[in-house]
Parts: sequence; structure tokens; C-alpha cells
Amino acid sequence: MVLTGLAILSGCGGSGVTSGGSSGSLSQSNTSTSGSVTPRLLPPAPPGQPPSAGSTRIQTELPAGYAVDLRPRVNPLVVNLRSGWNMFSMPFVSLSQFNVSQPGNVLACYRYDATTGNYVELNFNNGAFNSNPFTGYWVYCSSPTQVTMNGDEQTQTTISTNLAMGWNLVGTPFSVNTPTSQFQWQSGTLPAAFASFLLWPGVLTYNGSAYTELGHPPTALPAAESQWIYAYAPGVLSRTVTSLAANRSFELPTVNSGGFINASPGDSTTIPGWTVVGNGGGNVAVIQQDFVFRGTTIRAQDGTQSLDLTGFSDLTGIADVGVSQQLTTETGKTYRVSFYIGNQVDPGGPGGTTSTVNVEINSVLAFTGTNSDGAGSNVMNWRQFSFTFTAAGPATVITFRNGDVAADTSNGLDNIVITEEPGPGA
Ligand SMILES: [Ca+2]
Ligand SMILES: [Ca+2]
Repeated sequence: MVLTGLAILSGCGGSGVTSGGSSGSLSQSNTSTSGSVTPRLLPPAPPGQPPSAGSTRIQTELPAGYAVDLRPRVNPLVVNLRSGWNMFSMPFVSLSQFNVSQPGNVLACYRYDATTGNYVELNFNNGAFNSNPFTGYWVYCSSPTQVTMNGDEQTQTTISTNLAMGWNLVGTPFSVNTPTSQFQWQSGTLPAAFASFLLWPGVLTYNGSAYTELGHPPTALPAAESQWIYAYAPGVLSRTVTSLAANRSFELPTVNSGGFINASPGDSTTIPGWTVVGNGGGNVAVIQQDFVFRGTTIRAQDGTQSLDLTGFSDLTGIADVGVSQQLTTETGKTYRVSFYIGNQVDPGGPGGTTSTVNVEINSVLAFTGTNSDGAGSNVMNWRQFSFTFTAAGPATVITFRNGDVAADTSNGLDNIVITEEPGPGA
């Protein structure tokens, strides 16, 4: 019994398409035709009949226009999977929530190994996804199913994946539709790769019964979905962003192993890129990750150093010490600020139990984040926060300020990533 057929795409030169999604056939070789700019074969069919699916499930009527209910960058993200096969991607790392409305409806999940041409089965309900955020998945549902997920957004300034020659099942690594102009293929942009036929511009998506072109070339990769991309030679697909904040991870100045370096308000040289602010007294400290305070090792969230907004000796009731930096921005553009707050739980002790960071944009409070996690842990607990602001001018001053009570002398800050928001105009 054939679960799904293959559609020959107009304009895609589909002659010779013979592969079918016959039950149990989970592999198919991908070959390109030398000297031609047109892939001769369509990508593999969906992985065939799910192992536990009865034949009565096939040919289910599909709702028109498979809709993804997205709340862009508003966690949690809710995705509606249709009955049948869905092309899915996982936009989060370090999943904190993964709720499948009716787990029994999800009968199969596969990723595709383009180097061997084989589908690899995964356990969707356990959230057992590949750690590569560009991995694309097929998910088969016996009836419509809602997936609610949450976790950290991608905050590495570079994420990348290797594509093999031929068709690759590529997942969109973000929770928003992301313009192709924000991705790179080898040393150029993704649109340039389509234009010069380093990649076939006919990127394919699945409409529930057949492959269709996402675009020719597509202008954006849809959030939480995957797509087939054909490469004429192996290469690296990546997304690199430049964070606006200098020394965004407090890796400077270099601190000796197990040590820290204090800086006081008014100091704009000790911590490159940052000026320490506050109403006199107090300090902040750059901490090397082997430093131990009250039994908690202050591991960095990124790199080997982080900042303590309470400094080493801020038991003086001064709660407004922080660090500030002027960013070059473009008037009217929206920027996302992602950062991590580090907390240690030291009930009754100077380590405190919660950590609060107030973020100001041009001296106006824009965001407050509190991390209360980490009870029982002997290493720093890090939690990600993010918010957006729209630049009012060509320069924007951002300030991260200690919001802990005076008796609390532990408040971590690390891995600040400030990027222009993806969008049609980006
Ligand atoms: Ca760091
Ligand atoms: Ca604290």
C-alpha cells in the first residue's frame, strides 16, 4: 500500500522520477546529473507507512493549507501538526517544555541522513531530536495534533550544518520565518547560492500529498518547518550574526583561574566595551569559571568568564550597580536582546536565593528578569531571557543593572546577544 505518491513538478525537470513511497522502503539514493542545473530526481518520498499505523490510516483527508500557529519568539511556541506527514523542525535548544496534545496520534518521526540516503527513526514524543538545529524531520500524525514547546533560542553567533551532495532535509532553526538572506552557503549568501545554481532554487515543501516548491527560489524559510534543499556539491549552510555588544560574554579582561577582577562605578577601562555605572560604592566583578563562592562553582554560561553584577563585596545596600554600553543602531529597527542571568541558591547566606537583572534602554527600564532556579546545585544556574526594543536613533545605550536585595551578593550575567530582528526588510 502506497502511503504517498510523488508529484512531478512543473519546471523541475522531473523526468525519471520513479521512486515511490512504498511501504517499508525507507531509503533511496540521491544522484545529481552532471552538467545539468536541474536535479533529475525528486527527493525521497516521506518515509512510507509508519510502522505502527494501520492501513486504514492512509489517504486521510488533509485540511487545506496546513497552518502553523506561530507566536513569533513568544515562548512557548505552538505548532499544529496535520493528519498525515508533516515537515517539522525544532527551533529550540535545551528544551524546557515539549507537550504533545495527543501523543498517541504521533505514529512516526524520521530525520534523513543525506550521506547514506536513509531515513533514521526517532521518538518524537520524547523530544529526542538531533542536536543540530538545522535538522529537518518528518512527523506522521493519525489525526491533527498540537505541539507546545519551549526552550532556549539559538544564541550562538554562528550555527552551521554540513549538507551532502543531493537532496538534504533541512530544518528551519528558528521560531520565526527567517529570510533566506540571513543564511549563508559556503562563503556567500543563500540567495546568491540559488542564483548561481550552487543550490537548486526549487526548494521543496510538502502540502500533505505532494511536494511543491516553497519558492524558486524561496525568500524565507518557514518557522518550525523543514524543507528539501538540493546541493550540487557538499558544503556548509550557516547563519552568522554579529552581536552589537562588544565583549558581550565578558571574556575580557582575562582573569586568572579561580579568580575575579572587580571594577567600580565610573570605570570604563577595566572591562573592555563596558562602563560600570551606579551611585558610588559597590562594584561588579568579572569571574573566572573555576571561582567557588559559598560552595557554588561560578561556571560561565558562555566561554570561561561571566560577570557578577553584585561584585565581590556589594553588601553595602547598593543595589543599582551595573554595566552600560552604547550600541550603534538604526532608527526604527527592532533589535532582540538575549542574555543569561546566573543564580545560586544560598538560603540565609550572602549568595542569596534569587537574581534579578534590570535592563535599561537609554536609561529607561525596558525589561526585568529574575532567575530563582538552582536550588541544590553546586554550580551556577543559568537561565535565558530576551526582549526586543525599537531603536529611537543611531545610538542606543543599554544598561544591565543589579536588581537583587542588598544582602544578596551573587547575580550572574553572561552571553549577551543583541541582533537585528529577522523580518521582511532585514
Ligand atoms: Ca562568558
Ligand atoms: Ca542573587
